[in-house]
Amino acid sequence: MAFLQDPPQLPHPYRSDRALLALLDRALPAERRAALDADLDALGDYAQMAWQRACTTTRRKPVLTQWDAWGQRVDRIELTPAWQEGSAMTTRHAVLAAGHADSEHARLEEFARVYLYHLASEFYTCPLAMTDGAATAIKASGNRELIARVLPHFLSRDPATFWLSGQWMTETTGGSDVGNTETIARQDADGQWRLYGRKWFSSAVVGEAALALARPEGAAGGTGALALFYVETMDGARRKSELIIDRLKDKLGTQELPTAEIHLDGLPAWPLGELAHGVRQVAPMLNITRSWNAICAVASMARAISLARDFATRRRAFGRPLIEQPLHAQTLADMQADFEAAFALAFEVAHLLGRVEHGAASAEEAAVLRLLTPLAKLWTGKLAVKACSETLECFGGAGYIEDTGLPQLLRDAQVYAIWEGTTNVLSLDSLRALAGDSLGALRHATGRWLDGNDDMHAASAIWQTLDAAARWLDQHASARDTLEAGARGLAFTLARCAAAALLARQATWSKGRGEPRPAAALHRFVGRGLDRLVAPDAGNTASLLS
Ligand code: MFK
Repeated sequence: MAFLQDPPQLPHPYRSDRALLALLDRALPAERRAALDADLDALGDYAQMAWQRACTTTRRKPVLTQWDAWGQRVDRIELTPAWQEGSAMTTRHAVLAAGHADSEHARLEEFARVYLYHLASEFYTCPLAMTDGAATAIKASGNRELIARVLPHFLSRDPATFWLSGQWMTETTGGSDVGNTETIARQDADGQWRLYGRKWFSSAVVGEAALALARPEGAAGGTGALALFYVETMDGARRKSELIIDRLKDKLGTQELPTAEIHLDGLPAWPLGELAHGVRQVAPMLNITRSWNAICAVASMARAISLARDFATRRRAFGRPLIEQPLHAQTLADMQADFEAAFALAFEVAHLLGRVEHGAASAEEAAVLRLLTPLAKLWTGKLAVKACSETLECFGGAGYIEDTGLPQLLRDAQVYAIWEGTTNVLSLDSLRALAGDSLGALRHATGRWLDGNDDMHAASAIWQTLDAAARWLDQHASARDTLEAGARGLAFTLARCAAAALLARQATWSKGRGEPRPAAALHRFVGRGLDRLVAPDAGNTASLLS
Protein backbone atom coordinates (compact mmCIF):
# COMPACT_ATOMS: atom_id res chain seq x y z
CA MET A 1 0.00 0.00 0.00
CA ALA A 2 1.40 3.37 -1.00
CA PHE A 3 2.08 5.93 1.72
CA LEU A 4 -0.91 8.07 2.70
CA GLN A 5 -0.37 11.28 4.60
CA ASP A 6 -2.62 11.98 7.58
CA PRO A 7 -4.53 15.20 6.93
CA PRO A 8 -4.45 17.94 9.59
CA GLN A 9 -7.11 17.79 12.28
CA LEU A 10 -8.64 20.92 13.72
CA PRO A 11 -8.40 20.92 17.52
CA HIS A 12 -11.50 22.26 19.28
CA PRO A 13 -11.34 25.99 18.49
CA TYR A 14 -12.53 27.00 21.94
CA ARG A 15 -11.28 24.33 24.34
CA SER A 16 -7.82 24.21 22.77
CA ASP A 17 -7.29 27.98 22.43
CA ARG A 18 -5.16 28.88 25.43
CA ALA A 19 -4.92 32.56 24.44
CA LEU A 20 -8.70 32.94 24.49
CA LEU A 21 -9.19 30.87 27.65
CA ALA A 22 -6.53 32.82 29.56
CA LEU A 23 -7.81 36.20 28.39
CA LEU A 24 -11.37 35.45 29.50
CA ASP A 25 -10.19 34.01 32.82
CA ARG A 26 -8.15 37.14 33.47
CA ALA A 27 -10.56 39.80 32.25
CA LEU A 28 -14.02 38.61 33.30
CA PRO A 29 -15.58 38.31 36.73
CA ALA A 30 -16.04 34.61 37.60
CA GLU A 31 -19.83 34.55 37.28
CA ARG A 32 -19.80 36.21 33.83
CA ARG A 33 -17.00 33.93 32.72
CA ALA A 34 -19.03 30.88 33.72
CA ALA A 35 -22.18 32.18 32.03
CA LEU A 36 -20.29 32.59 28.76
CA ASP A 37 -18.95 29.06 28.59
CA ALA A 38 -21.94 27.27 27.04
CA ASP A 39 -22.19 29.62 24.05
CA LEU A 40 -18.46 29.51 23.39
CA ASP A 41 -18.37 25.74 23.67
CA ALA A 42 -21.27 25.44 21.22
CA LEU A 43 -19.67 27.88 18.78
CA GLY A 44 -16.44 25.87 19.00
CA ASP A 45 -18.41 22.67 18.23
CA TYR A 46 -20.02 24.41 15.26
CA ALA A 47 -16.62 25.59 14.00
CA GLN A 48 -15.25 22.06 14.17
CA MET A 49 -18.33 20.69 12.36
CA ALA A 50 -18.03 23.42 9.70
CA TRP A 51 -14.38 22.55 9.07
CA GLN A 52 -15.31 18.86 8.64
CA ARG A 53 -18.15 19.84 6.34
CA ALA A 54 -15.90 22.06 4.24
CA CYS A 55 -13.38 19.22 3.92
CA THR A 56 -15.97 16.75 2.67
CA THR A 57 -18.29 18.80 0.46
CA THR A 58 -17.84 20.68 -2.76
CA ARG A 59 -17.57 24.40 -2.20
CA ARG A 60 -20.50 26.49 -3.32
CA LYS A 61 -20.91 30.13 -4.14
CA PRO A 62 -24.04 32.23 -3.89
CA VAL A 63 -26.05 32.38 -7.09
CA LEU A 64 -27.99 35.42 -8.30
CA THR A 65 -31.07 34.81 -10.43
CA GLN A 66 -32.23 38.12 -11.82
CA TRP A 67 -35.29 37.03 -13.82
CA ASP A 68 -37.79 34.22 -13.32
CA ALA A 69 -38.99 31.96 -16.11
CA TRP A 70 -41.87 34.34 -16.88
CA GLY A 71 -39.79 37.44 -17.29
CA GLN A 72 -40.38 38.90 -13.84
CA ARG A 73 -37.42 40.64 -12.20
CA VAL A 74 -36.72 38.69 -9.01
CA ASP A 75 -33.05 39.31 -8.01
CA ARG A 76 -33.08 36.13 -5.91
CA ILE A 77 -29.83 35.05 -4.23
CA GLU A 78 -29.31 31.44 -3.21
CA LEU A 79 -26.97 31.19 -0.26
CA THR A 80 -24.52 28.55 0.97
CA PRO A 81 -25.47 26.31 3.94
CA ALA A 82 -23.49 28.31 6.51
CA TRP A 83 -25.24 31.48 5.35
CA GLN A 84 -28.62 29.79 5.61
CA GLU A 85 -27.73 28.85 9.20
CA GLY A 86 -26.45 32.35 9.97
CA SER A 87 -29.48 33.94 11.57
CA ALA A 88 -30.20 30.87 13.72
CA MET A 89 -26.59 30.66 14.95
CA THR A 90 -26.38 34.41 15.58
CA THR A 91 -29.57 34.64 17.57
CA ARG A 92 -29.21 31.34 19.44
CA HIS A 93 -25.78 32.34 20.73
CA ALA A 94 -26.54 36.05 21.10
CA VAL A 95 -23.56 36.96 18.93
CA LEU A 96 -24.80 40.53 18.39
CA ALA A 97 -27.15 40.86 21.33
CA ALA A 98 -24.30 40.10 23.77
CA GLY A 99 -22.37 43.15 22.58
CA HIS A 100 -25.23 45.47 23.51
CA ALA A 101 -25.91 43.99 26.94
CA ASP A 102 -25.76 46.34 29.89
CA SER A 103 -22.22 45.65 31.06
CA GLU A 104 -18.74 46.98 30.47
CA HIS A 105 -17.81 43.39 29.58
CA ALA A 106 -20.42 43.16 26.82
CA ARG A 107 -18.03 43.78 23.95
CA LEU A 108 -15.44 41.32 25.18
CA GLU A 109 -18.15 38.68 25.51
CA GLU A 110 -19.44 39.52 22.04
CA PHE A 111 -16.05 39.41 20.38
CA ALA A 112 -15.14 36.09 22.00
CA ARG A 113 -18.22 34.71 20.20
CA VAL A 114 -17.28 36.46 16.94
CA TYR A 115 -13.75 35.05 17.09
CA LEU A 116 -15.06 31.49 17.35
CA TYR A 117 -17.93 31.86 14.88
CA HIS A 118 -16.17 33.83 12.16
CA LEU A 119 -14.56 31.19 9.91
CA ALA A 120 -17.36 28.69 10.40
CA SER A 121 -19.83 31.38 9.34
CA GLU A 122 -18.11 31.72 5.96
CA PHE A 123 -17.91 35.48 6.51
CA TYR A 124 -21.56 35.85 7.45
CA THR A 125 -19.74 37.90 10.11
CA CYS A 126 -19.31 40.63 7.49
CA PRO A 127 -22.99 41.64 7.48
CA LEU A 128 -23.08 40.94 11.22
CA ALA A 129 -20.29 43.48 11.69
CA MET A 130 -22.22 46.01 9.66
CA THR A 131 -25.43 45.28 11.57
CA ASP A 132 -23.54 45.80 14.82
CA GLY A 133 -22.07 49.02 13.40
CA ALA A 134 -25.48 50.22 12.25
CA ALA A 135 -26.98 49.52 15.68
CA THR A 136 -24.14 51.49 17.27
CA ALA A 137 -24.41 54.43 14.85
CA ILE A 138 -28.19 54.58 15.23
CA LYS A 139 -27.87 54.57 19.03
CA ALA A 140 -25.28 57.35 18.78
CA SER A 141 -27.61 59.40 16.55
CA GLY A 142 -30.17 59.59 19.34
CA ASN A 143 -32.94 59.15 16.73
CA ARG A 144 -35.54 57.63 19.04
CA GLU A 145 -37.98 56.58 16.36
CA LEU A 146 -35.31 54.68 14.50
CA ILE A 147 -33.86 53.19 17.68
CA ALA A 148 -37.29 51.86 18.62
CA ARG A 149 -37.92 50.53 15.11
CA VAL A 150 -34.66 48.76 14.28
CA LEU A 151 -32.73 47.80 17.40
CA PRO A 152 -35.18 45.05 18.41
CA HIS A 153 -34.54 43.50 14.99
CA PHE A 154 -30.75 43.99 14.81
CA LEU A 155 -30.26 42.65 18.35
CA SER A 156 -33.00 40.04 18.22
CA ARG A 157 -32.52 36.62 19.79
CA ASP A 158 -35.18 35.13 17.54
CA PRO A 159 -34.29 34.28 13.91
CA ALA A 160 -37.87 35.06 12.85
CA THR A 161 -37.44 38.75 13.73
CA PHE A 162 -33.71 39.16 13.10
CA TRP A 163 -32.60 41.72 10.48
CA LEU A 164 -29.22 42.28 8.85
CA SER A 165 -28.01 45.74 7.91
CA GLY A 166 -25.64 46.78 5.15
CA GLN A 167 -23.30 49.76 4.95
CA TRP A 168 -23.53 51.40 1.56
CA MET A 169 -20.66 53.83 1.16
CA THR A 170 -18.36 52.74 -1.62
CA GLU A 171 -18.97 54.09 -5.11
CA THR A 172 -16.94 53.93 -8.31
CA THR A 173 -15.95 57.58 -7.97
CA GLY A 174 -15.37 57.48 -4.26
CA GLY A 175 -13.69 54.28 -3.09
CA SER A 176 -11.86 55.30 0.07
CA ASP A 177 -12.45 58.95 -0.77
CA VAL A 178 -16.07 58.81 0.25
CA GLY A 179 -16.38 62.58 -0.21
CA ASN A 180 -16.81 61.92 -3.95
CA THR A 181 -20.10 60.11 -3.39
CA GLU A 182 -22.49 60.66 -6.30
CA THR A 183 -25.66 59.13 -4.88
CA ILE A 184 -28.31 61.82 -4.58
CA ALA A 185 -31.04 62.11 -1.96
CA ARG A 186 -34.15 63.84 -3.25
CA GLN A 187 -37.47 64.57 -1.52
CA ASP A 188 -40.63 63.53 -3.34
CA ALA A 189 -43.90 65.50 -3.36
CA ASP A 190 -44.85 63.91 -0.01
CA GLY A 191 -41.57 64.93 1.57
CA GLN A 192 -40.22 61.36 1.55
CA TRP A 193 -36.48 61.18 0.94
CA ARG A 194 -35.49 58.84 -1.89
CA LEU A 195 -32.01 57.72 -3.00
CA TYR A 196 -30.76 57.63 -6.58
CA GLY A 197 -27.33 56.24 -7.44
CA ARG A 198 -25.05 53.28 -7.69
CA LYS A 199 -23.26 51.50 -4.85
CA TRP A 200 -20.29 49.46 -5.94
CA PHE A 201 -19.60 47.08 -3.02
CA SER A 202 -22.72 46.07 -1.17
CA SER A 203 -21.73 43.25 1.15
CA ALA A 204 -25.11 42.63 2.74
CA VAL A 205 -27.52 42.93 -0.10
CA VAL A 206 -29.42 39.99 1.36
CA GLY A 207 -30.11 42.07 4.47
CA GLU A 208 -33.27 43.89 5.42
CA ALA A 209 -31.77 47.35 6.01
CA ALA A 210 -28.72 49.50 5.36
CA LEU A 211 -27.08 52.79 6.23
CA ALA A 212 -26.21 54.73 3.08
CA LEU A 213 -24.34 57.94 2.40
CA ALA A 214 -25.91 60.30 -0.12
CA ARG A 215 -25.72 63.94 -1.07
CA PRO A 216 -28.97 65.84 -0.54
CA GLU A 217 -29.94 67.40 -3.84
CA GLY A 218 -28.43 70.86 -4.21
CA ALA A 219 -25.90 70.38 -1.37
CA ALA A 220 -22.24 71.33 -1.86
CA GLY A 221 -19.51 68.86 -2.89
CA GLY A 222 -17.09 67.14 -0.48
CA THR A 223 -17.39 65.05 2.66
CA GLY A 224 -19.07 67.55 4.98
CA ALA A 225 -22.18 67.89 2.80
CA LEU A 226 -22.95 64.17 2.73
CA ALA A 227 -25.87 62.91 4.79
CA LEU A 228 -26.40 59.51 6.37
CA PHE A 229 -29.67 57.71 5.61
CA TYR A 230 -31.36 54.58 6.88
CA VAL A 231 -33.08 52.41 4.26
CA GLU A 232 -35.10 49.20 4.26
CA THR A 233 -34.76 46.76 1.41
CA MET A 234 -37.81 44.50 1.64
CA ASP A 235 -41.52 44.84 0.94
CA GLY A 236 -42.77 41.84 2.88
CA ALA A 237 -41.07 38.84 1.26
CA ARG A 238 -40.04 40.73 -1.89
CA ARG A 239 -37.07 43.00 -2.43
CA LYS A 240 -38.18 46.59 -3.05
CA SER A 241 -38.35 47.40 -6.74
CA GLU A 242 -36.29 50.60 -6.23
CA LEU A 243 -33.30 48.44 -5.23
CA ILE A 244 -31.81 46.68 -8.23
CA ILE A 245 -29.03 44.10 -7.97
CA ASP A 246 -26.86 44.52 -11.05
CA ARG A 247 -24.53 41.59 -10.40
CA LEU A 248 -22.56 39.71 -7.75
CA LYS A 249 -18.83 40.40 -7.60
CA ASP A 250 -16.37 37.70 -8.65
CA LYS A 251 -13.81 38.00 -5.84
CA LEU A 252 -10.39 36.60 -4.94
CA GLY A 253 -11.74 35.33 -1.60
CA THR A 254 -14.76 35.52 0.72
CA GLN A 255 -16.60 33.80 -2.10
CA GLU A 256 -19.53 32.62 0.01
CA LEU A 257 -20.30 36.26 0.78
CA PRO A 258 -22.66 37.69 -1.84
CA THR A 259 -21.08 41.08 -2.49
CA ALA A 260 -23.16 42.97 -5.01
CA GLU A 261 -23.20 45.95 -7.29
CA ILE A 262 -26.53 47.65 -6.88
CA HIS A 263 -28.33 50.71 -8.00
CA LEU A 264 -30.94 52.70 -6.21
CA ASP A 265 -33.80 54.12 -8.20
CA GLY A 266 -35.76 56.15 -5.68
CA LEU A 267 -35.35 53.84 -2.67
CA PRO A 268 -37.18 55.41 0.32
CA ALA A 269 -34.72 56.66 2.97
CA TRP A 270 -34.76 58.37 6.34
CA PRO A 271 -31.97 60.65 7.60
CA LEU A 272 -30.35 59.54 10.86
CA GLY A 273 -29.86 63.11 12.00
CA GLU A 274 -28.88 66.41 10.42
CA LEU A 275 -28.68 66.47 6.63
CA ALA A 276 -24.90 66.92 6.60
CA HIS A 277 -21.79 65.48 8.24
CA GLY A 278 -22.80 61.94 7.29
CA VAL A 279 -19.23 60.63 7.60
CA ARG A 280 -19.03 61.95 11.15
CA GLN A 281 -22.34 60.17 11.85
CA VAL A 282 -21.19 56.91 10.29
CA ALA A 283 -17.82 56.97 12.13
CA PRO A 284 -19.13 54.92 15.10
CA MET A 285 -20.08 52.24 12.58
CA LEU A 286 -16.64 52.35 10.96
CA ASN A 287 -14.91 51.94 14.28
CA ILE A 288 -17.10 48.95 15.14
CA THR A 289 -16.56 47.20 11.81
CA ARG A 290 -12.83 47.88 12.06
CA SER A 291 -12.82 46.19 15.47
CA TRP A 292 -14.62 43.19 13.94
CA ASN A 293 -12.05 43.17 11.17
CA ALA A 294 -9.21 42.92 13.71
CA ILE A 295 -10.88 40.14 15.69
CA CYS A 296 -11.66 38.19 12.52
CA ALA A 297 -8.09 38.64 11.29
CA VAL A 298 -6.74 37.08 14.49
CA ALA A 299 -9.34 34.32 14.14
CA SER A 300 -7.85 33.50 10.73
CA MET A 301 -4.36 33.50 12.24
CA ALA A 302 -5.52 31.15 14.99
CA ARG A 303 -7.04 28.75 12.48
CA ALA A 304 -4.00 28.77 10.20
CA ILE A 305 -1.51 28.22 13.02
CA SER A 306 -3.63 25.56 14.64
CA LEU A 307 -3.70 23.52 11.40
CA ALA A 308 0.00 24.09 10.69
CA ARG A 309 0.93 23.00 14.18
CA ASP A 310 -1.23 19.90 14.10
CA PHE A 311 0.18 18.92 10.72
CA ALA A 312 3.72 19.38 11.98
CA THR A 313 3.09 16.53 14.44
CA ARG A 314 1.72 14.22 11.71
CA ARG A 315 4.11 14.87 8.85
CA ARG A 316 7.56 13.28 8.89
CA ALA A 317 10.32 14.48 6.59
CA PHE A 318 14.06 13.88 6.65
CA GLY A 319 13.68 11.31 9.40
CA ARG A 320 11.54 13.09 11.98
CA PRO A 321 8.22 14.90 12.46
CA LEU A 322 8.28 18.45 11.15
CA ILE A 323 7.74 19.80 14.64
CA GLU A 324 11.14 18.37 15.60
CA GLN A 325 12.91 19.96 12.65
CA PRO A 326 14.69 22.99 14.13
CA LEU A 327 13.92 25.43 11.33
CA HIS A 328 10.29 24.39 11.04
CA ALA A 329 9.84 24.66 14.80
CA GLN A 330 11.43 28.11 14.67
CA THR A 331 9.00 29.18 11.96
CA LEU A 332 5.97 27.94 13.89
CA ALA A 333 7.14 29.60 17.10
CA ASP A 334 7.55 32.93 15.30
CA MET A 335 4.01 32.64 13.97
CA GLN A 336 2.71 31.81 17.44
CA ALA A 337 4.46 34.84 18.97
CA ASP A 338 3.01 37.17 16.32
CA PHE A 339 -0.41 35.66 16.89
CA GLU A 340 -0.33 36.10 20.67
CA ALA A 341 0.68 39.75 20.29
CA ALA A 342 -1.99 40.43 17.65
CA PHE A 343 -4.59 38.63 19.75
CA ALA A 344 -3.73 40.77 22.78
CA LEU A 345 -4.10 43.98 20.78
CA ALA A 346 -7.36 43.07 19.01
CA PHE A 347 -9.04 41.98 22.23
CA GLU A 348 -7.89 45.08 24.10
CA VAL A 349 -9.89 47.07 21.57
CA ALA A 350 -12.92 44.94 22.44
CA HIS A 351 -12.30 45.39 26.17
CA LEU A 352 -11.88 49.17 25.92
CA LEU A 353 -14.88 49.54 23.62
CA GLY A 354 -17.11 47.93 26.22
CA ARG A 355 -15.73 50.17 28.95
CA VAL A 356 -16.11 53.34 26.90
CA GLU A 357 -19.65 52.51 25.82
CA HIS A 358 -20.75 51.86 29.39
CA GLY A 359 -19.19 54.94 30.90
CA ALA A 360 -16.65 52.87 32.84
CA ALA A 361 -13.60 54.24 31.00
CA SER A 362 -11.47 57.26 31.79
CA ALA A 363 -10.89 59.94 29.12
CA GLU A 364 -7.44 58.45 28.74
CA GLU A 365 -8.84 54.99 27.97
CA ALA A 366 -11.19 56.55 25.39
CA ALA A 367 -8.19 58.19 23.70
CA VAL A 368 -6.31 54.88 23.72
CA LEU A 369 -9.31 53.16 22.15
CA ARG A 370 -9.52 55.78 19.38
CA LEU A 371 -5.84 55.14 18.54
CA LEU A 372 -5.76 51.36 18.98
CA THR A 373 -8.80 50.78 16.75
CA PRO A 374 -7.11 51.74 13.46
CA LEU A 375 -3.77 50.32 14.66
CA ALA A 376 -5.29 46.94 15.47
CA LYS A 377 -7.20 46.86 12.20
CA LEU A 378 -4.28 47.72 9.97
CA TRP A 379 -1.65 45.60 11.69
CA THR A 380 -3.70 42.42 12.20
CA GLY A 381 -4.91 42.66 8.59
CA LYS A 382 -1.35 42.42 7.32
CA LEU A 383 -0.30 39.81 9.88
CA ALA A 384 -3.19 37.53 8.93
CA VAL A 385 -2.05 37.46 5.31
CA LYS A 386 1.49 36.70 6.43
CA ALA A 387 0.40 33.91 8.81
CA CYS A 388 -1.88 32.30 6.23
CA SER A 389 0.78 32.50 3.54
CA GLU A 390 3.37 30.93 5.87
CA THR A 391 0.85 28.24 6.79
CA LEU A 392 0.47 27.21 3.16
CA GLU A 393 4.25 26.80 3.03
CA CYS A 394 4.12 24.66 6.16
CA PHE A 395 2.12 22.16 4.09
CA GLY A 396 4.44 22.27 1.08
CA GLY A 397 2.64 21.45 -2.18
CA ALA A 398 -0.49 20.36 -0.33
CA GLY A 399 -0.93 23.92 0.87
CA TYR A 400 -1.39 24.97 -2.74
CA ILE A 401 -4.15 22.47 -3.47
CA GLU A 402 -7.73 23.71 -3.32
CA ASP A 403 -9.50 20.76 -1.72
CA THR A 404 -7.23 20.77 1.33
CA GLY A 405 -9.16 23.94 2.28
CA LEU A 406 -5.85 25.74 2.83
CA PRO A 407 -5.64 28.12 -0.16
CA GLN A 408 -8.99 29.55 0.89
CA LEU A 409 -7.45 30.70 4.17
CA LEU A 410 -4.98 32.87 2.28
CA ARG A 411 -7.43 34.20 -0.28
CA ASP A 412 -9.91 35.10 2.45
CA ALA A 413 -7.24 36.73 4.63
CA GLN A 414 -6.33 39.22 1.92
CA VAL A 415 -9.63 40.96 2.51
CA TYR A 416 -8.73 42.12 6.02
CA ALA A 417 -6.18 44.58 4.68
CA ILE A 418 -8.71 46.03 2.23
CA TRP A 419 -12.07 45.99 3.99
CA GLU A 420 -13.08 49.00 5.99
CA GLY A 421 -10.13 51.05 4.79
CA THR A 422 -6.81 49.82 3.43
CA THR A 423 -3.60 49.75 5.47
CA ASN A 424 -2.70 53.21 4.19
CA VAL A 425 -6.16 54.71 4.80
CA LEU A 426 -6.05 53.33 8.33
CA SER A 427 -2.51 54.64 8.86
CA LEU A 428 -3.82 58.08 7.95
CA ASP A 429 -6.74 57.57 10.32
CA SER A 430 -4.24 56.85 13.09
CA LEU A 431 -2.75 60.30 12.38
CA ARG A 432 -6.23 61.74 13.00
CA ALA A 433 -6.23 60.00 16.36
CA LEU A 434 -2.68 61.16 17.14
CA ALA A 435 -3.69 64.79 16.56
CA GLY A 436 -5.10 64.67 20.11
CA ASP A 437 -2.96 63.42 22.97
CA SER A 438 -3.56 59.76 22.30
CA LEU A 439 0.18 59.04 22.27
CA GLY A 440 0.46 60.40 25.81
CA ALA A 441 -2.53 58.27 26.77
CA LEU A 442 -0.92 55.22 25.17
CA ARG A 443 2.28 55.83 27.14
CA HIS A 444 0.34 55.99 30.42
CA ALA A 445 -1.56 52.83 29.52
CA THR A 446 1.71 51.11 28.63
CA GLY A 447 3.01 51.86 32.11
CA ARG A 448 -0.05 50.13 33.58
CA TRP A 449 0.18 47.13 31.23
CA LEU A 450 3.87 46.60 32.07
CA ASP A 451 3.28 46.89 35.80
CA GLY A 452 4.68 43.83 37.60
CA ASN A 453 6.25 42.27 34.51
CA ASP A 454 9.78 41.03 35.07
CA ASP A 455 10.98 41.01 31.44
CA MET A 456 13.25 44.04 31.70
CA HIS A 457 14.53 43.59 28.17
CA ALA A 458 10.98 43.79 26.78
CA ALA A 459 10.08 46.83 28.90
CA SER A 460 13.19 48.68 27.88
CA ALA A 461 12.62 47.91 24.17
CA ILE A 462 9.01 49.10 24.40
CA TRP A 463 9.95 52.38 26.12
CA GLN A 464 12.86 53.08 23.79
CA THR A 465 10.66 52.49 20.76
CA LEU A 466 7.82 54.63 22.10
CA ASP A 467 10.35 57.42 22.74
CA ALA A 468 11.63 57.10 19.18
CA ALA A 469 8.06 57.23 17.84
CA ALA A 470 7.31 60.37 19.88
CA ARG A 471 10.49 62.02 18.57
CA TRP A 472 9.62 61.03 15.01
CA LEU A 473 6.16 62.52 15.39
CA ASP A 474 7.52 65.77 16.84
CA GLN A 475 10.09 66.04 14.11
CA HIS A 476 7.59 65.64 11.28
CA ALA A 477 4.44 67.12 12.83
CA SER A 478 4.51 70.26 10.71
CA ALA A 479 5.51 68.64 7.41
CA ARG A 480 2.26 67.02 6.36
CA ASP A 481 3.55 65.14 3.32
CA THR A 482 6.46 63.64 5.29
CA LEU A 483 4.11 62.74 8.11
CA GLU A 484 1.78 60.95 5.69
CA ALA A 485 4.64 59.22 3.86
CA GLY A 486 5.84 57.76 7.17
CA ALA A 487 2.39 57.07 8.65
CA ARG A 488 2.46 53.35 7.96
CA GLY A 489 5.84 52.91 9.63
CA LEU A 490 4.65 54.91 12.62
CA ALA A 491 1.40 52.93 12.84
CA PHE A 492 3.18 49.55 12.71
CA THR A 493 5.63 50.72 15.37
CA LEU A 494 2.91 51.89 17.75
CA ALA A 495 0.85 48.75 17.09
CA ARG A 496 3.84 46.54 17.91
CA CYS A 497 4.65 48.49 21.09
CA ALA A 498 1.06 48.38 22.32
CA ALA A 499 0.76 44.68 21.47
CA ALA A 500 4.00 43.88 23.29
CA ALA A 501 2.92 45.76 26.41
CA LEU A 502 -0.48 44.03 26.37
CA LEU A 503 1.19 40.66 25.93
CA ALA A 504 3.38 41.54 28.92
CA ARG A 505 0.25 42.13 31.01
CA GLN A 506 -1.09 38.70 30.02
CA ALA A 507 2.32 37.12 30.63
CA THR A 508 2.47 38.53 34.16
CA TRP A 509 -0.96 37.15 34.98
CA SER A 510 -0.25 33.76 33.42
CA LYS A 511 3.15 33.39 35.05
CA GLY A 512 1.50 33.87 38.43
CA ARG A 513 -0.57 30.78 37.57
CA GLY A 514 2.36 28.66 36.47
CA GLU A 515 1.87 29.21 32.71
CA PRO A 516 5.12 30.44 31.11
CA ARG A 517 4.09 30.46 27.43
CA PRO A 518 2.82 34.07 27.06
CA ALA A 519 6.15 35.24 28.55
CA ALA A 520 7.96 33.16 25.95
CA ALA A 521 5.81 34.71 23.22
CA LEU A 522 6.63 38.18 24.54
CA HIS A 523 10.34 37.47 24.58
CA ARG A 524 10.28 36.21 21.00
CA PHE A 525 8.01 38.96 19.70
CA VAL A 526 10.09 41.77 21.18
CA GLY A 527 13.28 40.05 20.08
CA ARG A 528 12.17 40.47 16.47
CA GLY A 529 12.16 44.24 16.89
CA LEU A 530 9.41 46.77 17.51
CA ASP A 531 10.66 49.75 15.53
CA ARG A 532 9.28 50.03 12.00
CA LEU A 533 9.79 53.81 11.66
CA VAL A 534 10.95 55.07 8.30
CA ALA A 535 12.71 58.25 7.28
CA PRO A 536 10.69 59.37 4.25
CA ASP A 537 12.81 60.68 1.42
CA ALA A 538 10.58 62.44 -1.11
CA GLY A 539 13.40 62.83 -3.66
CA ASN A 540 14.24 59.16 -3.58
CA THR A 541 10.55 58.19 -3.83
CA ALA A 542 10.02 60.49 -6.81
CA SER A 543 13.06 59.17 -8.62
CA LEU A 544 11.91 55.57 -8.17
CA LEU A 545 8.47 56.38 -9.52
CA SER A 546 9.62 58.45 -12.48
C1 MFK B 1 -15.54 40.02 9.14
C2 MFK B 1 -14.94 41.33 9.38
C3 MFK B 1 -15.94 42.39 9.38
C4 MFK B 1 -15.61 43.58 8.63
C5 MFK B 1 -16.81 44.19 7.94
C6 MFK B 1 -16.52 44.43 6.57
C7 MFK B 1 -17.46 45.25 5.79
C8 MFK B 1 -16.81 45.55 4.49
C9 MFK B 1 -17.44 46.60 3.68
C10 MFK B 1 -16.51 47.73 3.38
O1 MFK B 1 -15.32 47.60 3.23
S1 MFK B 1 -17.28 49.21 3.30
C11 MFK B 1 -16.08 50.35 2.77
C12 MFK B 1 -15.24 50.83 3.80
N1 MFK B 1 -14.78 52.14 3.44
C13 MFK B 1 -14.08 52.83 4.27
O2 MFK B 1 -13.76 52.36 5.35
C14 MFK B 1 -13.76 54.23 3.88
C15 MFK B 1 -12.31 54.52 3.89
N2 MFK B 1 -12.12 55.96 4.00
C16 MFK B 1 -11.93 56.55 5.21
O3 MFK B 1 -11.86 55.88 6.22
C17 MFK B 1 -11.82 58.02 5.24
O4 MFK B 1 -10.88 58.35 6.22
C18 MFK B 1 -13.17 58.69 5.60
C19 MFK B 1 -14.14 58.50 4.44
C20 MFK B 1 -13.79 58.09 6.85
C21 MFK B 1 -13.01 60.19 5.89
O5 MFK B 1 -12.31 60.82 4.89
P1 MFK B 1 -12.44 62.40 4.58
O6 MFK B 1 -13.40 62.60 3.48
O7 MFK B 1 -11.06 62.94 4.40
O8 MFK B 1 -13.15 63.02 5.86
P2 MFK B 1 -12.66 63.87 7.11
O9 MFK B 1 -13.06 65.27 6.87
O10 MFK B 1 -11.25 63.60 7.48
O11 MFK B 1 -13.60 63.26 8.23
C22 MFK B 1 -14.96 63.58 8.32
C23 MFK B 1 -15.35 63.53 9.77
O12 MFK B 1 -15.36 62.16 10.20
C24 MFK B 1 -14.38 64.25 10.68
O13 MFK B 1 -15.13 64.74 11.79
P3 MFK B 1 -15.64 66.27 11.85
O14 MFK B 1 -16.70 66.38 10.82
O15 MFK B 1 -16.13 66.42 13.25
O16 MFK B 1 -14.43 67.12 11.52
C25 MFK B 1 -13.48 63.14 11.16
O17 MFK B 1 -12.86 63.42 12.38
C26 MFK B 1 -14.49 62.02 11.33
N3 MFK B 1 -13.86 60.71 11.27
C27 MFK B 1 -13.27 60.15 10.20
N4 MFK B 1 -12.82 58.93 10.52
C28 MFK B 1 -13.14 58.73 11.82
C29 MFK B 1 -13.81 59.87 12.30
N5 MFK B 1 -14.28 59.96 13.54
C30 MFK B 1 -14.07 58.92 14.37
N6 MFK B 1 -13.43 57.81 13.99
C31 MFK B 1 -12.96 57.67 12.74
N7 MFK B 1 -12.35 56.54 12.38
